Amino acid sequence: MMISTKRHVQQLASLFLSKKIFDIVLCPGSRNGPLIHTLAGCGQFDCRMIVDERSAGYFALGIALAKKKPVVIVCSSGTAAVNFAPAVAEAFYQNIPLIVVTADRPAYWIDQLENQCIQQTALYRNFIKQSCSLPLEESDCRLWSGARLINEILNTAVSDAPGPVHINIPLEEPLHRTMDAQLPDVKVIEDAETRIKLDEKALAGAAEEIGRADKILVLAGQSQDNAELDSALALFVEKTGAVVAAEHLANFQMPSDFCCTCPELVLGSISSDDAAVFQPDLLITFGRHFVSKRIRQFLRANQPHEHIHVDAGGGHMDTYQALTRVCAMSPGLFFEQLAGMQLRKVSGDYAGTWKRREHEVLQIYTHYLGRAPFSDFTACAHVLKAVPENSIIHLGNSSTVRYSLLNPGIKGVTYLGNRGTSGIDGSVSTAVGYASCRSQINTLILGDLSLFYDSNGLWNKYLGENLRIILLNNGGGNIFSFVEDLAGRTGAHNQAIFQDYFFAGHNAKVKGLASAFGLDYLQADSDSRLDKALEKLYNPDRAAPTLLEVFTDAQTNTKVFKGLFIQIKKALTTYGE
Ligand SMILES: Cc1ncc(C[n+]2csc(CCOP(=O)(O)OP(=O)(O)O)c2C)c(N)n1
Repeated sequence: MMISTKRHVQQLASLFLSKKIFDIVLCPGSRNGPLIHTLAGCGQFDCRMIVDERSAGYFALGIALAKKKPVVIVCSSGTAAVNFAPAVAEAFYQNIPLIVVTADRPAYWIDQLENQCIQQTALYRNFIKQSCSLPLEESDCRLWSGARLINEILNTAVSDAPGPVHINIPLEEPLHRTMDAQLPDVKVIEDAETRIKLDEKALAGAAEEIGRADKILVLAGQSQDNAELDSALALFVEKTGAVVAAEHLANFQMPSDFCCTCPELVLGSISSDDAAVFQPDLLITFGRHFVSKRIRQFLRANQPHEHIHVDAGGGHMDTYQALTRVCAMSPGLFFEQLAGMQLRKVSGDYAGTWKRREHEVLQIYTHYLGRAPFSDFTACAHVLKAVPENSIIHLGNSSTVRYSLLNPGIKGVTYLGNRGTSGIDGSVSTAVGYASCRSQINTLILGDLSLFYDSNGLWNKYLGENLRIILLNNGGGNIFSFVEDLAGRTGAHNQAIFQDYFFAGHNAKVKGLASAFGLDYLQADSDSRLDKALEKLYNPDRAAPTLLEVFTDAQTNTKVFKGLFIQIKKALTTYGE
């Protein structure tokens, strides 16, 4: 096989193989030539090629999510490396092991008016688990040192809370010299797996804390599906009488008797009169971000006495300003250990309070939905009714994710979204990368600005027949009209500023995008036409990536969205009278 003559690069490839890292996304360039020659040339990796580095980073993130494995991204020097930054940040805040490999010039040429170079070391310093620069020289000592650095950094990417790591590789010319050789044998340093548990004292302490509480709320933040965690938590909940609030992005499958899956609706119904009834004594949290702003506002205003956060990385996440204990371990093991203890069951019916309220608000929601005019709100509900069971849903940021989480979860569906940093710049690429590794139908639902922003996510060879994109086109960034103190302002000046600089209205044509990138195109502008389009979209005979554009009116959308929560409050006040 033909590989580059560069020995640090050969070592890197060899260690990838030893550590069973096979998925690579290569971005074209010359400085990274030795990496491309070796990784593609050795024939032992699954290499993809994507030109736009920002898109490539997110695409790799999608693969890492789908395969639950580290994925390598490789680019040239200069702004190519900077363009990986958004995906690196997202990976950092979602605990995804991206292995970022950037080619560089030798240190002595940096900032010396050489082409395409910038200071690349520590480029991602605020959102990377670890980074290193490999040595340039190829003496035995430097090769040993390089291999040690690579071993350490690859181990770090997957240890504790996983996350992105950065390997910067200075390379001298000639860059394209290859040789017919095998990859070298490189010493592998194993990172022994550990399972951190609570010691007896800590376990007894936690059990005691749980025993003191009568209102236990478990908040499950964004997570990947995890059957062990689900069953351990179900057992814990059964023993203690706790209630779990989980958005669909927690990918949590457990009996609905214990679990409140539409927390945003419940929170939207709580008034100052009944806040105390919902205020927990003990809050236990795990997972990453929660979308619902209402939950943060509620728990900051109605703090629990104790808050335990469980996080393998030991993060001190004091989201509700009430944190009292951190457990640096896997949440599955935490609940398994506790469920194995004698635990006191709460007195009172805190879980029932949540469940009854959820039932009530879901009734109001359904009633409201049935009467609401065609809008993003109704369109989202129709779409989610049509999405096949056991498929994958990717939620764009902005209002789409918020509408979607108001709908009941769909059986066996995995929910994903770039909620680590909530950027609108990589939703398409992430979904396309994920879908390229799965056979099920993958549905991406997103807004028009998000689609145009990341339209290069469609500029690759990996769009599969299983890809369905549903675009809610309201002509701009509709979410900004939900912001009370922004859209609520009156006067011509404010309206003009709003339209031009927040809403960012446009006339760009999506149909052209679909044809440019080879997607089938469907459209709809009413509930009934949408239902018909959805039938076509999910017809089992459809064998092409397809984009369905749904046209809605921004002002109607705003009215309908705001009206829902007004209606919930009104209906519950009337019940109570
Ligand atoms: C990279 C990035 N830039 C800017 C933002 C701020 N932002 C949040 S939502 C949004 C508008 C999104 O509009 P669209 O995708 O059309 O969805 P809609 O609001 O209509 O639901 C913007 C610009 C962001 N989240 N990420």
